[in-house]
Amino acid sequence: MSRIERAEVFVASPGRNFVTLRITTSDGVTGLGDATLNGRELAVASYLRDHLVPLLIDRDPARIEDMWQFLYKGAYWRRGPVTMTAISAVDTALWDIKGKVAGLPVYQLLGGRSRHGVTVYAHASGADVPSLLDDVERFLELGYRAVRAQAAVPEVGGTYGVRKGAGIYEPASTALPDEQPWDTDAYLGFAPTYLEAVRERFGFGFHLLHDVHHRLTPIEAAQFGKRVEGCRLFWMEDPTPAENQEAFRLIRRHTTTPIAVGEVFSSIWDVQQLITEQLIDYVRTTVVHAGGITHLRRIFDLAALYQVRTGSHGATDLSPVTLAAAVHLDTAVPNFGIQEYMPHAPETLEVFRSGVRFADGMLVPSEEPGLGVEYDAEAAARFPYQPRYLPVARRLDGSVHDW
Ligand code: KDG
Ligand code: MG
Repeated sequence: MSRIERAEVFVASPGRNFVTLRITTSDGVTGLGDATLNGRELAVASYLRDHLVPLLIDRDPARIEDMWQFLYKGAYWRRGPVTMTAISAVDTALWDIKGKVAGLPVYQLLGGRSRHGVTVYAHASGADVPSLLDDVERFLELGYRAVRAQAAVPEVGGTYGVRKGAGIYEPASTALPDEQPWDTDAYLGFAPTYLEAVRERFGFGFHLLHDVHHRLTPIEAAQFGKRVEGCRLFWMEDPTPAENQEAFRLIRRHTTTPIAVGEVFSSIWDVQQLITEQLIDYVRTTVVHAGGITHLRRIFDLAALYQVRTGSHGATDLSPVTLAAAVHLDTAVPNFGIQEYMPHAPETLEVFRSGVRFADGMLVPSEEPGLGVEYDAEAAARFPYQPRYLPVARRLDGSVHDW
């Protein structure tokens, strides 16, 4: 029997911080898992190194489901992003190994192809409306069929999702949290006008998305959704902080704008009510934060029963290992909706060599056995970890708001 011989945890910052698990079997087969939890990276690295790696050694890498149950139930403490991100990394690495042993890409192990490509959405943003419109145009010219639009709110000089300059949007860019101003009234007055400007200029021949990023109360979210109905958004994302799941009933009562929620959640139990009560249209849980391929498949299957479709989180703080795993899963599941896609920085792609390819607004998985991603640990060593925090939002009176 093959057994797990080694499990290494790498923390490196090629472009941004990533935590990566590499498992090696007694037959010399390796598997990769992403364990990156933005702004709290070292907690997951320690969870893996200090608590999970000793449990992996000498176990059978083929028993993926059993390993999931062993690590989840064995912790006793339920859910939580740190535990679930660590379990995700082990689970994803074992799927990678199973694919390599079988000589099959992971999507084949998941039941094979349901579609020839995975439609993705790009992130357009602007410091003002003209530059947002230019950015939307750029993505449409690159062949994207779906674009998310975010513009800086003039009264506060910014907001979530707006790139500075031409580079990649990276909110965790400071050694201590950047405290940013927020004004809900200004946002509610402004955001609908630029979404309308996008539709006026480019029409309805592509999907338009918007991320509210947890900033509204339920009734504000209802007003917003109702106001933008004419824009026919593909979704409004995270309109309210979703710990309060009842809130979505109120939002639903007032608007038909579709709702996407789930990027901050880490288990099926966190999205159970949202799905079974049909309070959302898209579930945004991901491979890296929601228990790996095994558990995310379980969430997606529950969602399918309620015609809730998938829309996995895919910002750049999710490593190319997560992106590859997501594209395999998206390729296989019947209720795929859309995949978020922000191309990684060149330094990231120097360390993670991935076979995922973009063409015609879609991603396609690698045909290599496993996930189709290689990790260059020597290259990674050139990019040491850098302490980085996500920003914090403060209202104009100085009190803390949801970022
Ligand atoms: O680490 C946090 C980011 O991944 C998150 O803010 C990005 O909301 C996000 C999105 O929709 O990509
Ligand atoms: Mg989001």
